[in-house]
Amino acid sequence: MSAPSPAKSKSKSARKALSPEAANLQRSILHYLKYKMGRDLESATRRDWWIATATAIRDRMIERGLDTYKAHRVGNVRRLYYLSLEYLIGRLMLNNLINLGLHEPLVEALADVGQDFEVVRAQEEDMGLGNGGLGRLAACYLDSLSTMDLPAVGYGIHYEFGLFRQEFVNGHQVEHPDNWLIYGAPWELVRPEFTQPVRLFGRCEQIFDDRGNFQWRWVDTKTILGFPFDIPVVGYGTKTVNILRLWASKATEDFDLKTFNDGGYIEAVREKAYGETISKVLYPNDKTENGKELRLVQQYFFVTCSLRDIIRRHFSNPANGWDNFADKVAIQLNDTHPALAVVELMRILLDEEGMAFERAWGIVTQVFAYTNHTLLPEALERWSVPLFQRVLPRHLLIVYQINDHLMALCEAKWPGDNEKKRVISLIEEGGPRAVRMANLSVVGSFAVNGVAELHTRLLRAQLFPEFDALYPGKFINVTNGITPRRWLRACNPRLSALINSKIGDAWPRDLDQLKKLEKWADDPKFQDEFMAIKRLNKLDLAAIIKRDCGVDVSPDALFDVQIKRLHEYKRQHLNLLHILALYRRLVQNPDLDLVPRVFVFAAKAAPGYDLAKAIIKSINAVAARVNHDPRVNGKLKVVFLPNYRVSLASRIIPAADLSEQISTAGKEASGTGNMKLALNGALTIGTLDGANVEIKEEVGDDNIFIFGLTVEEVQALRARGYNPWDYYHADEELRAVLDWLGSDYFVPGESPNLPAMVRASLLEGGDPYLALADFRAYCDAQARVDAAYRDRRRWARMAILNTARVGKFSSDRSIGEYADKIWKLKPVTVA
Ligand code: 26W
Repeated sequence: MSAPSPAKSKSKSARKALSPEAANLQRSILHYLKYKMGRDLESATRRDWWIATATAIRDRMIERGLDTYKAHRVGNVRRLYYLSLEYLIGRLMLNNLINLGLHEPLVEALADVGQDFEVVRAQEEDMGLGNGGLGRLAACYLDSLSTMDLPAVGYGIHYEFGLFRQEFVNGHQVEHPDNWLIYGAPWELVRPEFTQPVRLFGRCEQIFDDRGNFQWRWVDTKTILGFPFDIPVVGYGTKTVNILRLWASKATEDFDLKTFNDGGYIEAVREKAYGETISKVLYPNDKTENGKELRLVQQYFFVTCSLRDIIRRHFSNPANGWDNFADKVAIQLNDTHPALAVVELMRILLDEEGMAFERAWGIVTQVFAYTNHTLLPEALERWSVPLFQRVLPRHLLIVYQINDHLMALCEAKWPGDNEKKRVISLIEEGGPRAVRMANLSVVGSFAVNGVAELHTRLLRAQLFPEFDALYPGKFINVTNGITPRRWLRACNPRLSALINSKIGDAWPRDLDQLKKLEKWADDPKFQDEFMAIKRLNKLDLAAIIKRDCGVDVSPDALFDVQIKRLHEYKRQHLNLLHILALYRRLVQNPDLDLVPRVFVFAAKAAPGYDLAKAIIKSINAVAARVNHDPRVNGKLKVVFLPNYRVSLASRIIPAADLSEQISTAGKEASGTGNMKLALNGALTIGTLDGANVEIKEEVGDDNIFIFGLTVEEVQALRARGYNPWDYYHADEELRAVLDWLGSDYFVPGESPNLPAMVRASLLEGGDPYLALADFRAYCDAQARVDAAYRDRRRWARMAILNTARVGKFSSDRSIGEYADKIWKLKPVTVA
């Protein structure tokens, strides 16, 4: 790994003349290899090559970044500020090169000094500063904002440790720290001049201002610092380079000088360490928030640094003031995680600017917009009032003040209706009191959006019906999207080249052009080329499976993939029950005519989510049996690839034949993996949930395998009283596989018996996500998949039509809708 990677000496005469672009890049790389890394061609390691190369590329990004900044500043343009606690960026080298148009010259420049670009770029650690869909969506949106020349800044936290690295030990998930910064992060620029102070804790006191009015003062606070790192974000084929600004926490120099001088040296240093703890680690939960103080502090830290930076930038132009703040600034809240920004901006306007409540509220509610990403009640953030009071005493008073205003609105609309007030209130009463961050986000924003048509419908009708009545027109839909640059152009070069050969190369900026591929859907030659590419991608994935799981798989089998966070509502265990059913049919009849399948899983479970971890263990245990059972005769393989992350997704997706999108209807807000897989020619087997509904509309009913209960049917079944035992008793095969899972057959002698725990969750535990209710329909849909795959021509046609018809799901379309409907943002061309 760190052994020198010496340049293979090529005689001058053997070299082909480099293109001017390649020669330039090479000069720059060799410069950094020597003066940044302190290496010559003989002693440089692969990592040295990687850092030197990334730094040379970054230079090109900085040049365009300066031009962009100038165009935005001179034009005093309206900007979008995207606030997200998570960015799942993955690796940047290949995408930056493609977006800059420097991929080929760079490959050439490296080859000329004996370095293989693929080896060099594989040195890059994923930037894994996010949990799942929400974080990856933020990364796709940054790509589109730059590509569409929209002025934007992304704000986030510079976590020292991103999402944990996952390993399997005897089939169990084991978490390790993700030390992504250890060898340096060459894309980022340090910006010490924009350091921000952050106050926390303390108490409030009332004082009189010079006009004899009461004013609140927040005193006896602790101060820490927010220190910014900038990551340039390059647009594809444009000059715009926006930035992602990530805040790291630092202790102040004079942190608690008083304690220090009083002789409390150790105490002072200990408190200093607290300051540095704040941005240490990403919370690995993607659903339940367990009310941890540090998480609230992280949210406030992030929000205040970002807001102060936004305000500083606005006022750096003498033409600007508070009167035009909302004309120049739009702030998008990526879920409720940054919702404290609403309160913090109020605090700044009330306490620091001395504004009256009405004027301050008028500004705030013209600036913020909120995206909701989930309907699951346990994922809706609530902060206990005592905790909130301890960390942010002044902010709690402002929450109460906003709530008074809200209650007055509610009284005007529904006089005397206390039930309406109870559900709408920012404060949850009864039991421990809590601040409802979703309600705060709705009230503080001028627009609220869901992330797929179905999700937005349910948001309005079921989560926020009172708010929808109180604020007509506030709720809108913007269906999610994915960047075609990363999720087709970069991750699937073979398919990209085939597409280019048919329809030209404009599609990465205008994904609807893929429609033109429809006319070759029935062309046998095109079908053969398309499927040959799929097979090569499967061969590549097979090598990764061999390396990481030690299992041999055939590229001629159907690759059936489910890749996403591990959660009960996503129902990886439903997939497992089907695998068990196939396995059982096979061992009872080894001659059974089955299309050979490779089931591919990849998923991380939240470290505290025991049932999710039990599902991982169960899949691994079944895999170990199935893969070594001679009766199966290679017809079934099950692999669970460890450490799912963006760079692994980009290897699995191009190789997938079948995309598992099998959440309980009404639970998956949108999904975005479903879009990436369809774009790469995988067929979806899925429920009518999230964006699956819209994928079905686009690709057509004949080109997708839909099954299972609809949202309405799920609700009706629940209302009747769902009893999983009814399904257990009524279906012999289901009963057999559940009992098999619950025995110790797959985990002989192991205690606790985790597969038995999974079975129990589905029976005694009540099966909260109705896996058993959908089991038979799912098996039937899988049988239709089996039949379709046998007809090679039919399958190829369906796969091609999936690629051709999912142009809608480009994140450029999503960002275009946000820009028009919410942000009122215009493109700015950079000279
Ligand atoms: C409070 C802890 C916490 C952290 C993250 C709660 C919830 C989250 C996210 C909302 C989880 C998430 O990633 N949601 C996903 O967002 C995607 C982008 O909109 C959607 O495609 C997925 O359906 C949704 O689950």
